[in-house]
Amino acid sequence: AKPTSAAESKDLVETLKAEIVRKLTYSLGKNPSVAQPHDWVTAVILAVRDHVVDVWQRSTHESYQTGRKRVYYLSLEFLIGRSLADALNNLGLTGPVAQAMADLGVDLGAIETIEPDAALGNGGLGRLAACYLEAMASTGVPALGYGIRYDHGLFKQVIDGGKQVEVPEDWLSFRNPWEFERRESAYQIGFGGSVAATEKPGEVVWEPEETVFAVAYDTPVIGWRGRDATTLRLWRARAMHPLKLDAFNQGDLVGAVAERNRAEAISKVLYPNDSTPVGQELRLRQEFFFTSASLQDLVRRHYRQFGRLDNLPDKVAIQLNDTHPALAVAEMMRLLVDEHGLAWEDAWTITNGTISYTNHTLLPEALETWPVALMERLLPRHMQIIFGINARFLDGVRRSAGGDKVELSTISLIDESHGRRVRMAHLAFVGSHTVNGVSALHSRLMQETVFAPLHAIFPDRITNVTNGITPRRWLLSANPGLTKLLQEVCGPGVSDDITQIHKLAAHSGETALHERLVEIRRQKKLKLAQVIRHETGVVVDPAALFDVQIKRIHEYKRQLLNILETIALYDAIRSEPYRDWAPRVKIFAGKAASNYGTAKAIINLINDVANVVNNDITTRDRLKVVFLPNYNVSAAEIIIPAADLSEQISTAGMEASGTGNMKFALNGALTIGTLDGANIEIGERVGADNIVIFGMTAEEVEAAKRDPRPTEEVIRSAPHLEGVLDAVAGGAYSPRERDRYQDLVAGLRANDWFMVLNDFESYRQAQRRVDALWADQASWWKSSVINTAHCGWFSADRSIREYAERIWHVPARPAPQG
Ligand code: DL6
Repeated sequence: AKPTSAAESKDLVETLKAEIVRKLTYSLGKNPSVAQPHDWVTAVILAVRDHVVDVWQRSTHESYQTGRKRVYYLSLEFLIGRSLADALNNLGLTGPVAQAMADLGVDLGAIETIEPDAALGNGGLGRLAACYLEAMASTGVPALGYGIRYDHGLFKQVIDGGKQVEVPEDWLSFRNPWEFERRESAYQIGFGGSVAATEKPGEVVWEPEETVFAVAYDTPVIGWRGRDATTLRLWRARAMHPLKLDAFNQGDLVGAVAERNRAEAISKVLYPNDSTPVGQELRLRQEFFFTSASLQDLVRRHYRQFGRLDNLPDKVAIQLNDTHPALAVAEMMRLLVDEHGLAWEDAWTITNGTISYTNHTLLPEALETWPVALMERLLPRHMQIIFGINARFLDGVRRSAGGDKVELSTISLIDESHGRRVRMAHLAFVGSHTVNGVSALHSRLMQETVFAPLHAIFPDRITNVTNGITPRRWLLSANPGLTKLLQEVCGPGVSDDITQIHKLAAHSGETALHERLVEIRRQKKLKLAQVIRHETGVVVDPAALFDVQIKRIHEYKRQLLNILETIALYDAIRSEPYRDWAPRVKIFAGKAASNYGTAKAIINLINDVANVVNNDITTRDRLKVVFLPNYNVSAAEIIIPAADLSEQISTAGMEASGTGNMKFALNGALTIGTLDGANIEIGERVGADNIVIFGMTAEEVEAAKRDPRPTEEVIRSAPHLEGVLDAVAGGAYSPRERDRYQDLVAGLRANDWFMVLNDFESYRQAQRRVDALWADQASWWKSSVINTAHCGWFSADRSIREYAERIWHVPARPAPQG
């Protein structure tokens, strides 16, 4: 309970001190006088974890007792970041623990950064899963997130000579104090082998050639005000026979542990790839491994509790986070038909009534397909089941009214046109009762493009749930200064119900409010400036406009457009050095998939441009370019509250939603962006005067792809572009290797698939509108206030309430009040 008097607060601090010292002494075996910073942080985590566990056990017990429906969120990625500050914030213990540590002579702020940044994900999709698990805890939705406990999360990025170098990430090297190993929750996961008919007609048995164990590790996720908690259950792969003693004794040291290595490889590393399926068996093994373990686990839990399976859809909602767990459709059928002896039709009703699927991309290269031959070899029973689902599905369509007019090849789960491949999005779609996109535009495009043929057959299946972010981490915890101000202006209830933030809008024109906001931002910019200096050596002026693009490096996200426009700005400043240019710091951060050459070339170019610009005395006070290495969740928490301008400049129609855009706007940055993903919904809320929109619409992009304008004509219509392209291609930014960017520029000229050239002039002009707005600081801050005031809607709590009501059919609780 929250302390209500000074005496109670003092008692709480004393209790916390005792708890932390106890952990240090008895769990870590350290005396406070010799404890190192890493000992202290572990002791604090263990002490705080006890508080979390109290809530967690009560929450879990209560949902078990009441037989409430549970949500199972299957995701190959959970981009968690650090957990301590978040847990303290949600428990209301930030101040008391900081005080307890101070009394013990330790600065909590200084040691918090020792906690590893858990990066079990690549980007938006993984961070969304982490936000949703916290939001489910905060809205009282009983839930388990299922994923893989990768030994190595997303690689660490080092910039060496301007180039990205990938270094293995090692978050588990000193163990993970948040988790609990669950030896009793271990499941056998089969691969390969054969399927044989039994004597019973229609019955088959799958005899896998290889079996590995999936062992559960649980981490509690505490919700707002410590009222409820959810569980993150991650699976670790273990060998059935970790050591072949015979082989070892005969001197075959490698062979003795071969099975172990092969099994453990499954949970060894996160695939550093968010756009193209890695055509490797290991990836498919990972997908099946965690899907099967999760389904076995939830079916067992349900059966134990209710003793029957026909009511599974009433008690269980399984959400597939993209297609990575799409095998759940086939695995659920296998469990129900082969293991529990249900008839196919009954099993199908249960499967379809239980599963729903979120699509996160329509990029053709990112839509997962797997070769039938590989599936047949690795998962022979599942391949049979998929064929069975497909045959029944196609047959049903063929026999339905108008079925003779349906082009069956477009809806088939098997794509016959590129070798034979299983379309995982089709499998997920057909196996789910509801399919959702993640922004209004994206959901509409799902209906009109990739899923149009399936949408025609199931017109009610696709719905939209626009993404959301947890305001606890991304506002309350990341920006306490702004939070304090919001509590003063909008009332203390704003922390419980972020939509109360709209009250700020009434004050958008007040100078006194602007002054306070300027100071809050300045403090955040000072902190970021320190980080920039520490990481890159570049000195930046906090008074300049901080213009930020942080996200995965990808051609469709168009960091290239940003850096080309930066070069145009650099040229413009140099040719008119005495003009009153608005000082800018261009800040980039993000990782490129290790095998994505073009994205890596873009990182190299940004660093090369930074090198030239930052060393030019003509532009020194007006323009700086920074590439911050090793972007991760913790870096985002520092960068976002310090941003003035948020770059959301993807090619229209290609960014499913974006969630960074929401974090920036909530913290008061203005967006420069295209009419893409959730930018559109941000624009609708903040109004056209408070967002800077440019570029082609999704429809125009499609039309331009079908009927491209000649490149030379496009370049001619953008007065500054030719010079910029020639400079880059000619080596002006890479004097020691003049042809370094020849291919990059030639690629753009040959095929402007991502509309970088097409949108260049519109973007450049939009940036000049930004300059004009920045020059009028009163207007700027008014817009900033309006952005914050109208972005409460992008709370993950709102998204979760929508999922709960419209898709999962589970009740959510009203927000806990302080
Ligand atoms: O829905 C979360 C996030 C969106 O905000 C991004 O717009 C979208 O690109 C991302 N999608 C993926 C899927 N990629 N693959 N495969 O990461 O999802």
